[in-house]
Amino acid sequence: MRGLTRAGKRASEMAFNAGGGTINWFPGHMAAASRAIRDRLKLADLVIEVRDARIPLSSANEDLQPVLAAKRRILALNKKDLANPNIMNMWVDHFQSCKQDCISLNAHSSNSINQLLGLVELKLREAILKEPTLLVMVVGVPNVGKSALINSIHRIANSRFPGMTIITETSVKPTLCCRYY
Ligand SMILES: Nc1nc2c(ncn2[C@@H]2O[C@H](COP(=O)(O)OP(=O)(O)OP(=O)(O)O)[C@@H](O)[C@H]2O)c(=O)[nH]1
Ligand SMILES: [Mg+2]
Repeated sequence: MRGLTRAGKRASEMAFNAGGGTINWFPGHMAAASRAIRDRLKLADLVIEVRDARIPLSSANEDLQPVLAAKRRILALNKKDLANPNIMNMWVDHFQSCKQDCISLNAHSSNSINQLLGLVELKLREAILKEPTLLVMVVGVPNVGKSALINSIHRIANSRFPGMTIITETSVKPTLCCRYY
């Protein structure tokens, strides 16, 4: 009976915490994915970090930022069609002023994907002279549009880079990897 009373007290403390307290919203599967991504990142030549153009700060995975910032990285602010263009352009300018390559895009638009691929080519121009096989990783928190982006890259890159083979891996959710041959 005393055990039940204690359990009831704990439940009521969880339901209502007048002092606020710390809410841990970071789910376990995201922590596990972060660890797996961290391992894979060591191999990546370039990272495309996808964020939501409407919430470019809160859609970042804070945990991975130190590792991502140390890589050759493109910030892709996706779902630009849903964002306020004035505010979004201010964010793009902000990131660029911090010497961070940043592009806003709509993952369903060929025009956007071509612009992104142009930037990818530019950033890998020197690396590709030394190493014909490069690994590009697309990372981002759930629902930012990674799969949509990868699918579009697949569709467009085949015509843009004839002779190149692009393999996408989906083994580390929510990360997808492209190998450029
Ligand atoms: N309007 C709009 N919708 C988009 C865009 N990119 C993706 N979406 C939509 O956003 C939703 C989530 O896209 P996904 O590609 O599944 O996102 P994800 O990051 O792969 O999600 P997880 O696999 O769950 O981590 C889908 O309904 C997409 O169609 C975009 O640029 N604009
Ligand atoms: Mg996905």
